[in-house]
Parts: sequence; structure tokens; C-alpha cells
Amino acid sequence: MSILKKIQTNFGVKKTHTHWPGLIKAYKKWLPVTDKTPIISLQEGATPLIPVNSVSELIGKGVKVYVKYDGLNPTGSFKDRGMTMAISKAKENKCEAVICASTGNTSASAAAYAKRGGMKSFVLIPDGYVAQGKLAQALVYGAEVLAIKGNFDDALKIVQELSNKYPITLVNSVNPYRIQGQKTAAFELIDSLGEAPDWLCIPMGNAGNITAYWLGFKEYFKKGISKKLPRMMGFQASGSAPLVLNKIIKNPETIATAIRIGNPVNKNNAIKVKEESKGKFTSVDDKEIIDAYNLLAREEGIFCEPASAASIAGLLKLKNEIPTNSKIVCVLTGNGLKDPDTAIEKNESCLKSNLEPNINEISKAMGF
Ligand code: AN7
Repeated sequence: MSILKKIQTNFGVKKTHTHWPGLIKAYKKWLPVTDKTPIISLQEGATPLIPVNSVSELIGKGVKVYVKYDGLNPTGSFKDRGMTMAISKAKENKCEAVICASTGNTSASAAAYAKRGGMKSFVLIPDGYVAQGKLAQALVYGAEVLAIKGNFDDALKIVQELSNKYPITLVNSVNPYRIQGQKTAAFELIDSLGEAPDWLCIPMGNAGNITAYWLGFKEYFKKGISKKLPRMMGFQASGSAPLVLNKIIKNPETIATAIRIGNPVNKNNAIKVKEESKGKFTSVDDKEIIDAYNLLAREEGIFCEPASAASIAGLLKLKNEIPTNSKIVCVLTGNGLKDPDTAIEKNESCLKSNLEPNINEISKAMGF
């Protein structure tokens, strides 16, 4: 008898969890792939949808809030959903190298999937403004990391030109396959909840993800799998809020470096999403972001990166507008481990250090 069978028999377990094949195989008929597409996957997707009761209680009115914890993807962010598609299609088209500009997560994901597909990757990042975990990932996965004296918007312009000039595939969210892969997050939400939420709260940088979610919601709606469409509520950091202010921000600033973007490439798509979904774009300041970030960690045991906490901060800011008994999903786009510096600097816990290794001193420090 196999070990697995023994465990199942002895403990009365009927079935172990079903194997998740990665989002392309899981949602193949909804995606532009054929049997000839080589699928480059790290089994991304199927991330948990977790109720966050402390947030629901802060709002009251019978509102139920969930987080879609996409920081649990293989490289720790939602970018993996788009990257498995972009890299698979690049492989299908015989491409040998990919390039992206990034505030960090795209570069980590591109580097990982490129290597898995046997390709070279180049990543342009704003020097000094990428969180340590993300930089570490790009380096470890073996990308050519090019740090520029400029911001994300400068980097994006350069990679767009380079990809026109040389045989390198651009894997930023202007690549349509990225959006296709990322729309599966909306499918997963409806598959879990049985219906679309009333509101989807999401942080916006380049606005690729809000575009992708809306596409996914509309596709399920069109096929009758869901009976309603959510209002799309997009949030930006107040120092970096081109979509809220409706103007290009030359020098965007925020502690949430992932969304430190002043000229979003999917601007027109984002405006369309807002109009079609009767949504709303709102900004939250860095303090509101960090408060929400700490709230999730301390009340719920959920560690996301600062940019992701903008979705919770934004929801709380709109508290008075939330309809009674509504179901709300906030997207947590990236893992808290991505940015250990902010975590250590901005937390409210006290670290008692330099303690002598004896029971008396430790007991005293514990308050006994
Ligand atoms: C954690 O990695 O743009 O609105 O270069 O890393 O689709 O741009 C990251 C964006 C939200 C915004 N949350 O998503 C990059 C990059 C996290 C992110 C966003 C990003 P979009």
C-alpha cells in the first residue's frame, strides 16, 4: 500500500486536494492558446479568497469583505498570472529574450518565467526605488538588471523603443497576453463566491490589472456564469495619483513603490472601466496605506505589501458609500515579504534586543 493510501485509510481522508495545473490549463478555453502553445507555468493562480472580519466589522451594515490574496502566487505577486501567458506566447513565437520596465514585481515575475521558458530577460528598474525582495528575485532568477537614474515612466519609454528596435518581446501590460492571463483572477472570484462581488477594490499603477479584472468579469457575465457586474473601485497613492487627478504626474512619490507611476500606460482602458462599471477612482495617502497594512497583519494575520494595502485603505475611506449587506473583494496584489525594509520600519511592535540568554532576564522582558 502506498504511503498516501495508508494515510488516507488510517485517518479516514477520502480525497487529497485536487491537483491545480496552473491557470492556463485551468482556464484554457477562455484564453488565446492552442494545443501548439508551449505552456510555461509555475502553477500560478488558485489563490485564496479570505474573509477579513475585522474590516467587515469596521464597516458594519452587514457588509462582508474578502481579500483575494494574490501575493501567494509563485513569485509573490499577481504579475505571475499575466506572465505565464506572455512568456508562453513569446515561446510559441520563438522569441529568445524578453524585456520590461518595472517597479519590481513585473521584473521578478518576468525573470522567473523567462528562465523557466529558457529565455533571457532584461529588466529596467528605477534605481533605489525597488523593494529589496523584488530586486533579490530578479538577480537570483538571473535577469540582466539595468537600474536607471529615472522613474518607472522613463524606463517604460526606453523599453518600448528597445523592443521595437531589437528582437525582444515586451512583457509589460501593453502586451495583450498579460491582460488575458490576469483576467483569470476575476474568474476565480466568481468560481469561489458563486457570483461577482458588489465592489472590487484594487490598487492601480499602470492600470493593467483593473483592465484585466473587468475583462474577466464581463466575459463570465456574457456567458451567464455570473448575473451581475461589480463596481470597479480603483485606488492610487495620493503622491502618485494620475488617474484620480486626471493628469500626468512628473515626479510621483509614495511609500508604496510598486505603484509609484505617474503616467499609466493603460490610462484609456482604466477610464473606460470606470465608466462602464460605474466605478470610482480615489486616492489614499501613505499613512492610510500603512495603517491598512498594519491592520491586515495585526488583526488578520495577512501580510501584504504596501501597494496592496491601498485597496483596504481605499475601502475604509469610502465607508459611508458602501451599500448595506454588500459583498466586497479587495485585491492584495503582492506579498508583504517583498518589502522587508518598510515592514521593519513601519511596524508598531517593539523589538527587545541585546538580551542576556538567561531565564530571569527573558522572563522579566516578557513581563513576568
Ligand atoms: C503589488 O511591477 O507596475 O495597475 O512594474 O506591483 O496593473 O500596474 C507593478 C504594479 C499593484 C499596480 N500592486 O498594478 C511593476 C508594476 C502591486 C504592483 C500594482 C503593481 P497595475
